[in-house]
Amino acid sequence: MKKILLIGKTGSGKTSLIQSLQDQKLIYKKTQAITFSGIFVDSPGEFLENRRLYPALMTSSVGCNIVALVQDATVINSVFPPEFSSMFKKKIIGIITKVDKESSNPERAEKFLRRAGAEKIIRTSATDKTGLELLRLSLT
Ligand SMILES: Nc1nc2c(ncn2[C@@H]2O[C@H](COP(=O)(O)OP(=O)(O)O)[C@@H](O)[C@H]2O)c(=O)[nH]1
Ligand SMILES: [Mg+2]
Repeated sequence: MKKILLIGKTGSGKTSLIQSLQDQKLIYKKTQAITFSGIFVDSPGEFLENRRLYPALMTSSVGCNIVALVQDATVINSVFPPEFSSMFKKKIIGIITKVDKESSNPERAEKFLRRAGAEKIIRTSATDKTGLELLRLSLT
């Protein structure tokens, strides 16, 4: 079975997305460490926000087939540097979260993800389940 590592800023919606994909109730809980949940590997935002912790992300990607870069559609900036994807020798997809929110701007989020090196990009909402079927298909 394919395994997927999710990487994104703290609060970008990684854990909620995993819960929604697994039809679990959305319960907020700060992710403090690498967490395994079915086919998903959830990572703390700090691993991305602090460049000195990039090696932890690379280690976490071992055994994963896909690395998903997660960008919140409501956030006006991005912590992904250009070509961030190149440190992984993996399939890289982009996931835009919170598209249900009025303040969301998926086009802006898509630009950040393309710049970071994501090829396929999917717009999602953990709240109303937008894009989750499409996302599941890209994980097979
Ligand atoms: N409106 C909306 N809020 C979301 C969505 N996904 C996550 N959130 C909220 O964003 C906050 C951070 O979510 P969380 O999944 O913990 O982010 P993580 O730090 O990346 O794991 C929580 O308050 C969630 O309820 C979404 O699709 N829509
Ligand atoms: Mg989390």
